[in-house]
Formats: sequence, structure tokens, C-alpha cells
Amino acid sequence: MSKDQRSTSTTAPAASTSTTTAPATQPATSNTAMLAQVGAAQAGGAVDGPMGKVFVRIAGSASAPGFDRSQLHNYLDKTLKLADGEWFRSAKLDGVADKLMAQLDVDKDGLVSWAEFKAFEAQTLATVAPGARDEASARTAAGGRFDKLDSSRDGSLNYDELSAGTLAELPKGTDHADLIAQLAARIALDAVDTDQGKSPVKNRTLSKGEWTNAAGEMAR
Ligand SMILES: [Ca+2]
Ligand SMILES: [Ca+2]
Repeated sequence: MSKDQRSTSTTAPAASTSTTTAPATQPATSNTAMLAQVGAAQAGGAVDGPMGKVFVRIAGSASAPGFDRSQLHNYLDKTLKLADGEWFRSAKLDGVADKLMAQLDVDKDGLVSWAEFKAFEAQTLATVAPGARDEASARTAAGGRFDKLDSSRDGSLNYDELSAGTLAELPKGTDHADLIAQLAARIALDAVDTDQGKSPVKNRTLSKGEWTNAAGEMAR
């Protein structure tokens, strides 16, 4: 087991003076202690790159200790317009918000901190630039991925191409696969696009430059 091989960060983590896993017997951490923890986690890495942009959009600022379920729900609803015009939209939004909180809020304090969101960034990078080890290889891998996803061969990725690409890679029989593919495509468009912020997320497109830059920034 070589945990360090998974690290994509170039900044060395602080010396491991503390354990990250709290014993199960420990009572709920006090707010002050939690805030101190969150502060320490954020001090460890700047809120930057495409996922940092998304974090700021959801949490309201880069210095926020994190975002809660209601902020996440608001982002899915108002910014991403997830499941726009679909039947049972409000149940879908609630379901996705709950699932994402359960997945992202690792320490279960009700907030997704930047440190926790970074784990999501690492997963995203693994999808966008499989096997990337540093900024340069992330750019190369992301370029290859871009060419695969760009089924119309027009040099840009649109919503349909991004969602179809995700859908094709989900294990057969995945629950709510359409919704997951839609979520992935909408987040990608919001995170990676740099020049169409005024357009609805679904209408934006990603150039190869935007795509490879984003992968490079995430791998930094
Ligand atoms: Ca948390
Ligand atoms: Ca295309």
C-alpha cells in the first residue's frame, strides 16, 4: 500500500504530528475545536483551480469554513439547474443534495470543508486525466480524454457529449445514472468554462484549452 502515490499535490503535507481518524469513543468535537481543525485544513491548501471556483460559488467565499446542505441545494437548483423541467424535480434535488452531503462531508459535521472538497477534486482529476501524476501528464491525459469525449469532432465539448461520456462509463445498472451523468456534465461545464459565465450552465461549451488547463490546475 503506497498512499503517497495517490497524492497529486506538489506541496508536501505537514509532518504527520496528528492522527486524522478520531477514535469512535470520542464525543462530538466542540464547534471551536472543529473550526480550528477546518482552519488548519484550509491553511494546508489554497482554494484554487476549477474546483476551488465551484467551492467559492457554493460556500460564498474562499474563507468560508465550508458549505452546508442548504447552500449545496441552492447551487444544484439555481446555478446548475439540475433536472430543469423534469418530473419530480424537487425530490431529485433533495436526493442529490443528501447523497452528495453523505459522500463529501467525511467528518459529518454538516459542512463540506475545502479539505473535504479536495477529495472530490482528486476523484474528478482521476476521471478527467486518468493516470496523471503531475501537471504536464495531467494535461496530456486530459487532452486524450477530450478527444474521446468530443464525438462531434468540432473541438469543443458540450453538455450532451459530457453527459453521454459519463453515462457510458457508469457501471451497468447504476441507480439514477441519468441524473448522475447530468450532474457530472453540469459541474464540469460550471467548473471548467472560463468565458461563458453569463450563459446558463447547460448551454456552455468547453474548448480543449479550457479542459487541459483545468486538468493541469487540478494536478498542481
Ligand atoms: Ca465536514
Ligand atoms: Ca463537440
